[in-house]
This record gives sequence, structure tokens and C-alpha cells, in this order.
Amino acid sequence: MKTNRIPALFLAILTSVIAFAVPESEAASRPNVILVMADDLGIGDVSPTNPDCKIKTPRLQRMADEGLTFLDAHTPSSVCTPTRYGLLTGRYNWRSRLARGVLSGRSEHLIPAERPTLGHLMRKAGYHTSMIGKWHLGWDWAKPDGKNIDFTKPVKNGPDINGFDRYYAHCGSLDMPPYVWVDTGKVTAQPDREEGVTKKEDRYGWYRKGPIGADFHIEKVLPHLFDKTIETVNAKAKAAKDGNPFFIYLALPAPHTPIVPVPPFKDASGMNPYADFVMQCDHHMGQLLDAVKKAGLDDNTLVMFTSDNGCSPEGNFPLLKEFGHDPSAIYRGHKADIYEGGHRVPFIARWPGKIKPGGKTKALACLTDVYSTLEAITGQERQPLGGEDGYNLLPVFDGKKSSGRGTLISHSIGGSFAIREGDWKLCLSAGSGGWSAPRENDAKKQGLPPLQLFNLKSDPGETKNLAKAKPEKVKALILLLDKQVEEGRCTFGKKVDNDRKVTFLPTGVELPKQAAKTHQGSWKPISAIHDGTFLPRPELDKITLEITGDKYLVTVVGETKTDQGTFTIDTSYTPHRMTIKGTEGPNAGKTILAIFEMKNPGAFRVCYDLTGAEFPDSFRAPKGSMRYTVGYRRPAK
Ligand SMILES: [Ca+2]
Repeated sequence: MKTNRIPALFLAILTSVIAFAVPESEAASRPNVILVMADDLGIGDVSPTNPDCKIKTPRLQRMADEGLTFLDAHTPSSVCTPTRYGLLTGRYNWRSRLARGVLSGRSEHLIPAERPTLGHLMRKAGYHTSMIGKWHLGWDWAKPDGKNIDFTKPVKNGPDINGFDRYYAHCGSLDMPPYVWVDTGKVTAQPDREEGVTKKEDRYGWYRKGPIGADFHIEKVLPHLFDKTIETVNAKAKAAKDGNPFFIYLALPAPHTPIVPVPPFKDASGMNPYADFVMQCDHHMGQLLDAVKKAGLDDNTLVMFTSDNGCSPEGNFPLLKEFGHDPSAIYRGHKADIYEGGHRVPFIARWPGKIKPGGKTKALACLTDVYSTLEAITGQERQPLGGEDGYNLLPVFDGKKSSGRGTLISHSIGGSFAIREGDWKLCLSAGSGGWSAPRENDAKKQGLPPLQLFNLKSDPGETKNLAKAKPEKVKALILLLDKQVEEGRCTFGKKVDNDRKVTFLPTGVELPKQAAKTHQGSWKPISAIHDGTFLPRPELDKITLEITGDKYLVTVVGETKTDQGTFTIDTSYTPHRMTIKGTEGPNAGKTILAIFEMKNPGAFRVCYDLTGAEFPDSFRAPKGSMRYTVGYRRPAK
């Protein structure tokens, strides 16, 4: 091996090409996708995510038995509007202009037409796209006098500008007027009355007074929306079988207020109307799954079920507790909070042709990941905008332990932040940041510290604040949060501007000084980030490293024998790191190259470690910044 060629080989510009083979079946199957999001349904309210659940949810249990249940899935926000923003754009909501709170039923549209959404993504992949139910992201009513809505005029900038071919929706929450159906820009029936119920009149069934359409009946809304969805499935079934799949985003207004269960669910739980209403949601989900099966689409339809935030106090926690039921299960807090009860939610995925039945996963997931998952399922390349905070969940669907997501940023109704890395969670709030005790102002009055650090593994109920005991951990998490805020993304890729100046530090807390950059062990970065597309794939189980001439050729999938030996990945798919070990030749058993921070489609960093590796005497480690290019192989059409 002692030839003159060798030093030049290593000192020359290093070019690595990573090729990913996407199995044809995956990209070609193009499943229909139905995404159902409940409203204010807690992680403790359904049996798949709470063994102590006292509400009967047999259909969701069956869905879980036939699919995959996520136990550590989160909404990006603990309230409606911002979570919907995050779900549809794959981008954390607080990067948008909405810093806190939610929109009303009269608000203007939040998502600009140029911001890619799930609707655009799926339409680009040839899907028919429908949005049905509670929009709650604002749209532009005609207000000729700047105040009063003219319902005879078209609605502008609704879900249609956000990629949906068709929508059938109401604008805000179902307790926010006006109560009219809008079918792709057109009000279906003019309001013929004013309607509303006060909280005093009905603790569960209240809704704010306002105009209501002649065809709009509050207690019929939930079944009506499932009927509309089933109608759409049936209408699109033939086209779907002919290779023109559909995407339906069904956003339920339940079990949020007005909590209006109808017979036979009314009084069925033996607890309260909230529990009854959850049972009704469960029943309708069963009807929808039955309809998909009846339409002959079962194997090739991915159905996802989740919630937009934790259970609301409207569900009546004290009363449910008397029955041994906790809508937040073992977790602290509820809707609106930065605590787990605010944003850890049920997330179930069922896809008989792809997902093995009965699985449960502890993989960390955020609803912003749906974007990247559907991007991968439809075989699309990552674009400069869209899915900045999303990880592809396909590896988890396939049984892998992680999607690569190692961090999570959460956001409360009051605009408080939390950042999670592994089991550690730092809440940048003195209290709940939301509605549970202590509320932020009360916490400050009580003199509680402005930061709360919890270890969710040893303390899932967030009872022991370790911030004082672990200052280094606090510092590291604040810096991590700062980095992800400033980069405009939590995934690798080009920096993207946030839509506003994002501030996350509580009053009196300063940004710690950035520590000098260190590399683990003797790992050294070879190169900066690249701009190409990189799709981590669950079936990625081998890398070969080929050194030819002045190039490193790294080929993923398959083995290539070279004069330096064959190298394969020695780990399965650890979140941020893969290492390459020699399996033959002089470097057998030695780790010589690692791909770090392979966080997501977008980019990654290649590092090398030559400690212990055998190379010719004349060899010197490469210095300075080196260039490599990355690409992936498209499946043959
Ligand atoms: Ca909600």
C-alpha cells in the first residue's frame, strides 16, 4: 500500500456521493391518506395511550391493534390554531406571525398562499386534496363596511389557497360564531337566526351567541362531518383504485365545547357529557374505518388519528377523577399548558399494507413530522421551504426506534417555550404557561424560579424542578433552543427567516455565553453543510466506502469491495450518528468515518476519526474545509 498515490488520495479534495435506493414499491404505492385530528382530546382519553382510561374507545383501540401507537407524540402548541399551523406546514407555529393565543371565527387567514402545506405537498404528488371540518386558521370573510360579514359574498383565502382542491368547513372553533358551512369559498346557506348557549345554561354544551346558517345544527356537526368524509372516500374510491389517490384532512370540532353528545352516546359513559362525546368520536372513527374497508381501499390507505392539544378543563377533570379517569393520564397539566398534559397527545397510524399491526413506539414525534412523512411517502424531494421542523416518521412506521428526532420545542397558549432533548425538558416558564396552576402571573408572585428543568424518564409528572441542581443542562438546552430558533428550522438545511422576531427567554433570564465548539472524542468535521437532498430511509442498513483515485465514494445500500476493504455501518439507525467500520482489510473493526447529525432530509455533516486506523506512513489527515457532494438515487420509474 506504500505508493505515492496514497497521500494524494487523502489530501485531494474529498468527494463523497451518498446514494439512497428507494424501493420502488414504497414510492409507487402512493397510499390514500386520511388525517383525522380531534379537538382537545387528551392522551388519557383513549385506551391505546392510557391503560387506565375509563372511557370506552373500542374503535380507536382496534385501530391501534391494527396499526402503530405513538406514546411520545406531541402537538407543536398546546392550543388549536398554532398546532394546526404546525401540522399543515411542518414548521413550528411560533415562527409564524402568531406569537400567542388563537384566532377567532372572524379572523383573517394566517397561512400565506406561498407557504407550502400538506395540501400543496399532496396535490403536487397527484392527490386530490380535501379539507373537512374545523379550519381555525382564519379566512377572509367579505366585510364591505370593514366590520359586518356579508355571507352572500365569497370567502377568500381559505384552505383553497393552502393547497386544498376542496374544503367544507367552519371557520373557528365550534363555540365561535359565525356558524356557517363554507364549501370552497361559498357559504352553503345564509344565516337565518342568532343562536348561542351560555356557560351558565349548560356547563358542557355552551357556545357563543352569533349568526347561524339555516343548514347548520350544532349537535349534528360531528356526525355530519364524518358523513361528508365518508361521502368523499366513496366518491374518490374509483379514481383512487385507478391510481389517482386522495388526501383528506378531517379536523373534528370535538370533544371541544360545545360538548353535545347525541343518543345513543348521551349518558352512555355513566360519567359526564365529555366522556360521552369522546365515545361518540370513537364510534364515528369506527364508521370511517369501516367505510374505507368497504370501499376496497383498506390496504392502501394510511389513516392517522391524533388531537390538536390536551384535554381542556371544560371536560371537568375533578368530576372525571371521581371515576378514576384522568384525561392527561400520568402527565401534568392540560390544554394551554407547557406541561406534558398540554401537548402530549394520542397519535395512531394505521396502514395495513405497510405498518405491522399492534405496535407501540416510544419514538419522539411532533405533528410537524406529518409533513416530512408524507413528503417521503410520495417520494418528493425536500424543498427550500416546507417541513423545516419535520422528521420523516417512515422509519418508525417500519419498526425502527427513532425517526432521527432528538429534540422537541413546545409552545403554550401564553407564548411560553419548552425544549426537550432526550429525557430532559426545560420549560422557560415559572408556571404552566397556560391555564393550570400555577398560572404565569401567580407563579411569579409566588417567587417561583423562571425556569423549570424536568427529567421525564424519572419524573414524567414534572414534579421536581432540577434547574438549580443542573445549571449546565439548563445552559445547554437554552443554547440549543436559541440555535433552533435562529436557524429557522430544527432540521439541517439552509437558514430560513422566521416571520417575526422570536423571543423565548423569560424576564430576568439571559442567554448563556456560547461555549467553544467541541467535537466528541477525536471526531473532526470534514465539511460544512450541503444543500442537496438527503432522504434517510428505514431500509438503509449498509454503507460502503469506496476510495478510488482522489475520491471517496460512499454508497449506501449494498457492498462494494475496494482495495481498502469493505465498510459497513455498525449501528442500526441511532438518531444523529452513524459510524462506518472496516469489515475487511487493514481497518477491519475500526471506525474510520462517521456521518453526524443526519437529522433529516436536507443535510448532514461528515466527520472522520483516524484514531487507530492503519494507513500508510506517508498518510496525513486532511486539513481544513473539504468539499463533498451528496445526492440520492431516485427509484427507476
Ligand atoms: Ca383544541
